[in-house]
Amino acid sequence: MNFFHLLIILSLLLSLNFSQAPLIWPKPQSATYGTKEVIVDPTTFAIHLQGAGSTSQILQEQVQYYLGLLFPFTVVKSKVDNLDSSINLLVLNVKSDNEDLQLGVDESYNISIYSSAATADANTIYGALRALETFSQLVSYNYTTEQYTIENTPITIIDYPRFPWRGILIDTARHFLPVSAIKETIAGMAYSKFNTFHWHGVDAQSFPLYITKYPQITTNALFYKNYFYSTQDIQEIINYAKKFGIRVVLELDGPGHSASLGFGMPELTAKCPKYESNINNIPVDPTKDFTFEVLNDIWTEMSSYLLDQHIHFGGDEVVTGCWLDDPDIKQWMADHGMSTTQLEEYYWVHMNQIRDNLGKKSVVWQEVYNLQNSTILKNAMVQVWNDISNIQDIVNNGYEAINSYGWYLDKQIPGTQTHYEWIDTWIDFYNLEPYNYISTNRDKFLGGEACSWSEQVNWSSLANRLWPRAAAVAERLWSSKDTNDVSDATVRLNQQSCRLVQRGINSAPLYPGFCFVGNQ
Ligand code: CP6
Repeated sequence: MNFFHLLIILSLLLSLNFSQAPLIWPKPQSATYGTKEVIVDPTTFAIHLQGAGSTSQILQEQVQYYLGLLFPFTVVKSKVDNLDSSINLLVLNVKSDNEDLQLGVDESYNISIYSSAATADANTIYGALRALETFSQLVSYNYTTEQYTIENTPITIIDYPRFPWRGILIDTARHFLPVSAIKETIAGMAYSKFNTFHWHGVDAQSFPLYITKYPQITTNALFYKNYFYSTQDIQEIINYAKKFGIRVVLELDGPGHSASLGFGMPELTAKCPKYESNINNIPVDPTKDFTFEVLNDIWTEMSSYLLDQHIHFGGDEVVTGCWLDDPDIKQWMADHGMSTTQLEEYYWVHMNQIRDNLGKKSVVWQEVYNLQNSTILKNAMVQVWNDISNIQDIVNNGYEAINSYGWYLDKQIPGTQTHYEWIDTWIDFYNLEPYNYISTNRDKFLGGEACSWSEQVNWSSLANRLWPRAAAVAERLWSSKDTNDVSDATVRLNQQSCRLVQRGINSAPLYPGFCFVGNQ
């Protein structure tokens, strides 16, 4: 035994954390844990709001919501006698009562828990919501002793998101999803600290959003009778999301994937017999001013409901050959000396005018960037999906970017997959580190989205397709870059999946075991 042996033993002792870290998802930026267990008595526990934020209606409502989530199982008789200490109060101190929810809102928070006191601090009500979620994950139910406890105290947590844009895309056009399924998804998103609901509202197959000025668009493009989102439904979803600190970014795709727009108003879409065998191939007819008049009316109505600064204009997979197959469009292009690429750019010039009149910012799929016309990308943000090597180029050219490449929940872009067991595909999502593809201008990279395209997903399979795999993306986008240990993540993600099940969401397990959901 010499000095060096001692040094090694000493550093081992220091680095060895005898206490276990609680199974929080996504993992906080920094935290310290102890070894003591404290009991939480559900019959007396309260959350006390302090600071200017305490007047927020949203926060008050969510405190009540989280009190419900904290204690899912009924305890017949509270057993507080057999432990040294108990906690019956969380003091939540929130600086501001500003309820405006936009990209980049401060979501940071701190939590500290000692033997008899728990406090949390946040600058905004949205930071407070993230604190409530983390606190709820610290409280666990022991079904053997029938007690609620917080383990590993004392606890201090300092937490904030790595990226401001952390989303899930839900496609309501390939299959209709009832409002209840969308609301369940939104709540599930908040449980993993997602903050953006990308609503891929319409597509080639259906147009399930009600447009007051043109009801014939919707009524002619539905799968069935009332399978559409009424004005009240749209507002209900937006308001519900806001309560969880989730922005709603609506996408109405165009100029491609637009066949459904023409079911009730045929003059809006191109006619191309050669391409019609695949309905996804049909674009709008951008040669008619009336097309943009209708699109302007639709976006104006939607913008009167939407609270977010961003709207999504789509722009993916435009089959421009269809325009050449339509004799009227072909003639117009000849008269104006335009190529199909120029016609596509002409479309974007008009859409950007609509956006600017509404005072919004737009998101577009990466194909619009690949048109290589810088004027049409002004005030637009680019969503990458099929070629991640584009990201560096996009941010270098001064545009904001988000990523969805490698984060498709339905099927992967060929070449991105290393895990093939269905449930294990979360590991590929988790291992995709955006900064491996971006070395300069990283400040322009704002986050990303897991995409749930629903050609093969309906309400009965939605939750199981999403959870817990989408949550892998949530941790990649919230936690630090070096939170990348798959075996550590496996245990926490499995617990997160159980948590979702306990909260009523049909999430799948990662490995054999038991998730208590009450006495059967
Ligand atoms: N629908 C729309 C889709 C897809 C896209 N846009 C898609 C493409 C490839 C895969 C999965 C989904 N179904 N409107 C591309 C953004 Cl692998």
